[in-house]
Amino acid sequence: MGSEEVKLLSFFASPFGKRVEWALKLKGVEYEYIEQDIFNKTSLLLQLNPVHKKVPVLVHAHKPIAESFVIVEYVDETWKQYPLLPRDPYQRALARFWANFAEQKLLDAAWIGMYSSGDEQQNAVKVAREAIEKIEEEIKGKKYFGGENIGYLDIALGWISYWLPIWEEVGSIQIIDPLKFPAITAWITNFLSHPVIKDNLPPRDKMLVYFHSRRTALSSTFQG
Ligand SMILES: N[C@@H](CCC(=O)N[C@@H](CS)C(=O)NCC(=O)O)C(=O)O
Repeated sequence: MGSEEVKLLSFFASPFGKRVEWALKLKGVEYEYIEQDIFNKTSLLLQLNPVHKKVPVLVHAHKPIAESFVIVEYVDETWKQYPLLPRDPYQRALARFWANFAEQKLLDAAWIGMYSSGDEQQNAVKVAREAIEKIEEEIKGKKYFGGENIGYLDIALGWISYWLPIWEEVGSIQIIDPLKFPAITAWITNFLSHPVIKDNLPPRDKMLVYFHSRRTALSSTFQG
């Protein structure tokens, strides 16, 4: 079994790292978790992810793989139990499309909303709400994006359920109004109630302290 070992380098507050953990847990794959300090990178991380120098990195049978979407797809192709991507090629394409859409249009805007202020913050919140509006249409009438079970897109968007409310609190902003976005609000409840998800979330109080410190650091950097 030694050569088939699975290791995950991640950071407790990383929404990207959690995607990989959720995928491995849903599939029941055993792995060794190696916490990383992203502000003081280890030679191990630099050696395993020399291109981006970021977490998460999955190491399977001594082979490193970086970038959370790439890793989740690798996990799905390697361990066949509990399939994450839909079987149908068109549905697979749609899942990837929405995962990328949320990454490009919502994640960046929500992050900027968390640490900025004034016009910059207002613009970011507007962009984020426009993106949520589109995602709301996608989840209407479904328990999960994956249907009856958590799938690839649920994992890709999972940060919306837990990180986004924390970022809203830290930035004193509102992106998801439950009255305007009832379907995504219901999905958040479903997603967070799933045993694999609810047992694999970082402590909220620790997250709040961490993201408050990021807001302080980033807002002073960007004010020049
Ligand atoms: N696109 C990457 C993003 C990974 C990422 O940004 N990781 C952060 C932690 S949340 C990191 O390692 N940051 C260190 C740095 O930017 O130098 C993914 O999906 O895996």
